[in-house]
Amino acid sequence: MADKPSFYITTPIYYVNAAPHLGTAYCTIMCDVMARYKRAMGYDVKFLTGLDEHGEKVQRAAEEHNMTPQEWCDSLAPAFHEIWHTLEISNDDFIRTTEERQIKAVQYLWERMKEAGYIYKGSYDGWYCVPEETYFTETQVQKADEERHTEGQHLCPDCGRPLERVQEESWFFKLSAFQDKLLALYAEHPDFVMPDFRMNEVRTFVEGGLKDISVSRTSFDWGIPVPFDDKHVTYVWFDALLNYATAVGFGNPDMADEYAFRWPAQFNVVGKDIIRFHCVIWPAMLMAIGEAVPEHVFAHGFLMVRDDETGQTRKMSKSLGNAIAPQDVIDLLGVEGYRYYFMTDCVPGEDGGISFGRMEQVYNADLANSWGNLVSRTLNMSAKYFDGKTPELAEGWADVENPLRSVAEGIADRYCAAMDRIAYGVAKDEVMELIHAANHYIEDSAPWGIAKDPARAGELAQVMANLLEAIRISAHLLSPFMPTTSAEVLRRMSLEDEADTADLRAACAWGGLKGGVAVTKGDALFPRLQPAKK
Ligand code: ME8
Repeated sequence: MADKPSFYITTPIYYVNAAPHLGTAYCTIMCDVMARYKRAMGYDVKFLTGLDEHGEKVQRAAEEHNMTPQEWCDSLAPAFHEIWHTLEISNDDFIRTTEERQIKAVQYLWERMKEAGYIYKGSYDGWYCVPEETYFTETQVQKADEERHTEGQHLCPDCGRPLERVQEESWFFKLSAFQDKLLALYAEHPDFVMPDFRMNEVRTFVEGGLKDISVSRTSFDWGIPVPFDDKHVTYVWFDALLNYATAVGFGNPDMADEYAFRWPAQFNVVGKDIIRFHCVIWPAMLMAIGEAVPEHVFAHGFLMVRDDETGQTRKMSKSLGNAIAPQDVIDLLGVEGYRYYFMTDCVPGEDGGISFGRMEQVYNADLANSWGNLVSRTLNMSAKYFDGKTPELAEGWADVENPLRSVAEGIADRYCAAMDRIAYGVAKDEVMELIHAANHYIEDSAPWGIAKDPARAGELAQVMANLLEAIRISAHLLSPFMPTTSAEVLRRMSLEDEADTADLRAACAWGGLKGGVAVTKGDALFPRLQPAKK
């Protein structure tokens, strides 16, 4: 273990009932941007993602496909690895809940829960939604039925699909014992749940009272056996939530040092649909066995499809015919454009209204016309006026006042303040301000005019150095969003050694440019899109 501080971030582990889609990719890219940013800030990062493979939903999906549940999971797992690879996801680990390490950790959890006295055997009689793998009380179901006028048919309060009656012997977790402890946690750590409006929702929910929850099932067997009661398998969420601790060595004596170093996680990033599991049940489970809770659970919003003509947004679904596959976006914007669009145009804590029209707009405005154009014009001029090189830098060049240096002053601080709270759009605005300033600076200083007068060679060198320096800093700051483009830009300026910096602030200090080194013009980074596809 290094002397760097640990930064541990996780995505939800996704169900293997379907192929990865835009929503799962959204959350995974969001974590990837944070992981890359923290690596650049000098942290020893662990970034975990994976698959949630147990439970009734997966068992049924497997049966429908005439496979065993394990065969079914094995057949779908590669699609996740592939899409994450394509989308440049830099996860350090990939956990599947059917792995031995998870089975051992969950069984250890059961033993610890038993010792701590927070589980007991009883019988469950109530409603269950298989697609959501969630229990609902009679009151919750009645309320939802009344609101929806379902006329006797009981539908899931969350997803609206038919509920099933479950009556079975079950082990229960004494969640009700944690109301005060959870409220104390929220009071002491108001940013345990982010953004803060989600914290308020969670607090209100817990203030309303907590009931014990059923955490084992007997009516099917696709789950981790309860170690001291082999008729029972672990309820899929009780199993799944633990994955975050398993991956860093919970319950594994061989990984005691790693567990001490990594736990608790800094961020569990999840969608708003699974907040209660992560902000109520998960911390209560950890408290029950005396383990620390994660520093933050960040709940992101859902992606909705926006109709550009009416401005209305709708849920994305196959039945509405508005589902967008990751590949459709990659085909349009390329991988880096894809990452940039979703991370900077959607506000992570809120629902995002996405459309192909908006994608084109953002891509053309920010990437083709601003960033790509700046790089191409500047590198071309530099190559042309300085014989394929960056200019030789005069002593003290970086101290010369100029509009770009002013914008870049303190940029890393402002950027980091936004990145740390996953306000990616705000962080991007900081960089775009520098990029816009640089494009204006080209117009205002008109290097092509200066170049005509040999007596102004020093001035030309200074102007080009300022522009190249603004590009160098922008490349660093955009790197978590578009790592390949940033590495390419730095390479074109013979700065490839800088690409994997572990000291972003130092890298962004004005004056890091190298003088008299080769400049490669290269192809357009972001060819302009013609507004055709709608
Ligand atoms: O809930 N917009 O897995 P899951 C944005 N296995 N994000 C979306 C989305 C959308 N339209 N649809 C899904 C599970 N997501 C459990 C998790 S964790 C211990 C267990 C994202 O495959 C979002 O992050 O249903 C959401 O929380 C997650 O996918 C749910 O994935």
